[in-house]
Order: sequence, then structure tokens, then C-alpha cells
Amino acid sequence: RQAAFRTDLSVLLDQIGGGKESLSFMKHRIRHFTEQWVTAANRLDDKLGHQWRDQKKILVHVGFLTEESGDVFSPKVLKGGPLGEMVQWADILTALYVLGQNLKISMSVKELQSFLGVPPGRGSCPLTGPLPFDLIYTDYHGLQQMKQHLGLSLKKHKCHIRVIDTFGTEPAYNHEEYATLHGYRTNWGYWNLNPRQYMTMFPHTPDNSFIGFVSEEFNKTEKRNIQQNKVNNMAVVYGKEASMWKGKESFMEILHRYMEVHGTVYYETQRPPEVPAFVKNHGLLPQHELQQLLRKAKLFIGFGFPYEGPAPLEAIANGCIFLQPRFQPPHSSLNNDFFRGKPTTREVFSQHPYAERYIGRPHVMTVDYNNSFEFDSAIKEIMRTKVEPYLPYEYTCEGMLERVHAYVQNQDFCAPEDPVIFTNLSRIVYGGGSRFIETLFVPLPNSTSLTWASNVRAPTVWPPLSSLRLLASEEGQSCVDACRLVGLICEPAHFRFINNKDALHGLEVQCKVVNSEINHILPAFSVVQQECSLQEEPLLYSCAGHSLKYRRLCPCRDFRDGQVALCKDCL
Ligand code: U2F
Repeated sequence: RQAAFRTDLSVLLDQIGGGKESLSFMKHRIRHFTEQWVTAANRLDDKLGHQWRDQKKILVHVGFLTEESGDVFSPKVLKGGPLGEMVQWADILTALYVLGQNLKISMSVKELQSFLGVPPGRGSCPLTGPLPFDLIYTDYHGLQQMKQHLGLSLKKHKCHIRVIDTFGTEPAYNHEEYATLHGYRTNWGYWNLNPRQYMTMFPHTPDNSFIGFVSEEFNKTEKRNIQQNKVNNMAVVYGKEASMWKGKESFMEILHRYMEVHGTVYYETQRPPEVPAFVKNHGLLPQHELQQLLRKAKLFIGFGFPYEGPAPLEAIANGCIFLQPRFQPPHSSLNNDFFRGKPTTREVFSQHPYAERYIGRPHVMTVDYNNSFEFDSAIKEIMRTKVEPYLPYEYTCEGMLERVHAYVQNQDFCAPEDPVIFTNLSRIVYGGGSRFIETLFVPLPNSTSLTWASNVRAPTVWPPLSSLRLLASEEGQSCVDACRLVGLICEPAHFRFINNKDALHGLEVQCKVVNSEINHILPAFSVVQQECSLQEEPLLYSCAGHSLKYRRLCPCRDFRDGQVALCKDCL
């Protein structure tokens, strides 16, 4: 069946049901964004030339909101607890619905069982027939619940699953045996999924798929009005829970010298002692009232926690400058309680790395808060600087619809991955480029097309192979960084095309021997020892891994302006 864009969201709102604060929050958000979604749907439909889109049967099982997982989030919705996850689920549901998919929503184990057609009880009678869905979106809690209730049949069906995973899961943690043997075992990982089945809130690592959420977008007139009504000396503090303000008195003092300080900190009856008396505290606000406040403010200031939430994007979209602390040393699961146990070694160099890297000045300023001179001058600079409201395309409704559309139609983790043979890999080249690029890429013919041996069928792959650019990283450098340095992004889907001798040959690597091993750094080579190794376990293809001993073979690809998840020919 063909999927048709939907512009009436009332059925979705009914499907979500009610009762809990978390659900009310999500529904309120969906209602508030309806107009933006509708406009985006029409624009995307035009952009795609009204092309045929398959309607898929999709189950969304929101594990963390089930009673069976303890649902620790719902009771905190009105008390300053995390809302980022709720924002993200509301937007995923809406995107799938607006794209016209055949959607079922489950928020309890009972509903899960009934949708899957398995009898109640624990794994007693696993699903015997086919899975009644093309795709299942869930989270780590939901995955655990599905394991309990689908029993062994989960293994058979797991290629249909997508795991909404805020901070991401790196390949070394996902591979059960490897994680256990090499110290990467955590409470989460070890599901042996294709790492691209994990879908993150920000494009943390290209090993996972970036699904994201949305923020409000303004037209030219609205942007002008916002800029005209800015109050130059008004700051809003990022932190809805009193604990986030603890120990920040010295920064607050400096800030207060120049600006009127506002907060949206939850409180019951009394003002929280962590919030200084000079702060105008509005209490926790409904989302749209927070937007109003941000619309007036010039500065949105983070004190280091929460990490990587939606609020800074909302503030920047409303024309604020986001000021945040740099972390030196960076925070990660190795040195920080919040990240400890999360299935990633990603290093977080500031409170909001996405804002720093993908948005940057003048909208985002990242400074050393321990240096009061630097902090002080940042505030003065912010008061002088004029900025326009800005929202990266990938966080607009249209950008999210475009991305989710591309994933739903093209990502297929069930199809067998046939081995691929190149006649001449050296044809994968980067055409032009700076001196830096020339030292990394093999200087080869101009052609960027691939030819195939006559007995090998060119596989239909997504992202398409036309996007592939091969390069070797430096020693100690990950493929994430190697690709980024030349303006590309690492694409794990392309690892299987470069995990071969031809790739080494194409890069003119000297190999005494070419081994094949299980190690998340591979394929890679050691220049000193002239030792080359290919990857034996496709689940361990990792953009994130790095090792001082090795230069890695990196499959990079191009990406669309403002939409890092999709290559130029990906739509
Ligand atoms: C992040 O979760 P948080 O919920 O702490 O992230 P925030 O950026 O603070 O805000 C989430 C939403 O809360 C809304 C605001 C944001 O969309 O509009 N809000 C509001 O409605 N009223 C207010 O007064 C203030 C904010 C992250 F998203 C999670 O994944 C992490 O678990 C958490 C910890 O790092 O941080």
C-alpha cells in the first residue's frame, strides 16, 4: 500500500491515550506543533515529487513509560525531571504518523503482547508465525520486555527492531561476546544488533542512526519580530531542577553584574535555596511559555548539566545565544557518574557538543568557566552581539520527516549482505580537494564511478555507493574524526565494501601479511610493522574506535546541507 501524508493529528492523539502526566505532556506538544508538521508534510511531499512511499506496519512500544519498567519518568514530568525523552518520543510518533504509516502504539506489556499476538505470560509460547509488523520502534526497556515475551523468536525477528537510544551505543558494547571478553559490558549494550538499529537524539556517532526531534521554526517576519523584541540584558538559566544550580554561585554573581537573571526551576512551596534571591524564578513552565520567555531573552546559560538536551536548540531557535562550559578533561563513561555504564566511550567536550560543533558562533559560545576573565568577557560579548533565530534544518519538522522517511523506506537490516567484489577499488576516489586531502587520498583517475566484474551484480545498497569515499585515518584517530576533518562523515554501511585487500591496495598500503581478526579497530594497518588486518565480524565495524598502533581504513560519505544523516543521493 502507498503511504499518504496525514495532516489531521486527532487520531494520533486518541491513540496515545491519557491519564499520566507524561502522556499529557506529549499530547500538548503534538497539538502545539500541528501547524508546523502540516506545513512540513506539504513541503516534503512536493520535494519528493509525490513519489511512491510504501506504507509499513509499525509498532511503537515505549518501554520506559510502561509500569512494568517502573516508569520513573512520568511522576517527574511536573517536577523538573527529564523531558528530553518525552520530547523525542512525541516527535517520533508524530513523524511516523504524518508520513502516513500504519501505526500501533503500546505503552504496556499487555498491549505489546496483544499487538504481537503472543499469549500473556513469560516467554511461555514464543511467536511462531511471522512478525505482524515491518518495523518495531522501542527502547532498551522495551527490548528487554520483548525478550521476555517473545522468547527465542526475538532472534529471528530482531532485524525489524529500532531502539531509541538517547546517548547511543558503540559497536564494541553491542557485540555480546566481544563486550564480555574486552571489558565493554554494561547494563545496556550486548544485543548483537546492527549498530545502525540504535537511533539517537543527536548525531553522536555515525555508528548509530540519528533520529532526533524537532524545534520551532520561524518565518522571516517572525524572526524580525523576535529580534526587535529582544531584551539585551536578560538571561535565562538552563536547569529546571534546583540541584543543577548547586555550587554555581560565583558564575551567577558575575552574570548578575550585567544581566537580569531568570530561571524556570521547579519548586513546591518555597524558593529552592540553590537559586539566589536576585533570580526571577518562574517555576517550571509549560513548554510554550518557556518559548515565550526565550523569545525575549538574549542569553541562555548552561551550568554543565543536563547534558545534550533539547532546550539549547529551542533557545537558539528563539534567537538566544547559548553560553556553555567547556569540559577539560572531557566527560565520558570512564570518568563521570552520569555517563558511567552507558554503552559508549564517547568523550563529551562541552555541555552540548552538537551545539558547539554543528552550530557554533555566534549562536553558541563555549568557554572555560573556571577562567572568570573569559566568562566575564563572553557575557559582555553576548550583550553586544546581534543574532538571528537559527534552527538547523535537521531539527525542523521537514528535516525530521525527510530523515525518518528515508530510514523507513531504505534501511533494511533483514536482507542478507552478500559479499562484494570490486574489479578495481581504486576507482573510489575523491575528485578535488585541499593539500590535506591529497595526502590522505590516493591520487587516482578522475572517475568517481564504480565498475563491477561482469559476474558480480552491483548490490542495491543504501546509502548508495556513489557517496563512498575511502581514506586512511592517522594513527590514534577514529574514522569519525578522520572523515570529519575532510568535511565528510563516516558511514558504517560502507565498511563491507572497503574491508578487503583491494582497499589496502588502492591506498597503496605496504602489507607483509593481511590477517583477518575480530577487533573493533579493523580494517586497519600498522605502518611500522607493515601489518594489515581485515575485520572478521561485520557487527564490529565501528566508526568510533581508534588505536595508537593503527591507521584505520575509513569509509566516508558526503552529506546534505543541514542533514548529516543523509547523503546527497540518499533521497
Ligand atoms: C536532557 O533532558 P532534560 O529534560 O533535562 O532536557 P532539557 O534540555 O532541560 O529540556 C527538555 C524539555 O523541557 C522543556 C523544554 C525542553 O523541550 O522545552 N522545558 C519545559 O517544558 N519547561 C521548563 O520550564 C523547562 C524546560 C536529555 F534530553 C535527556 O535525554 C537526558 O537524560 C538528560 C540528562 O542529561 O538531559
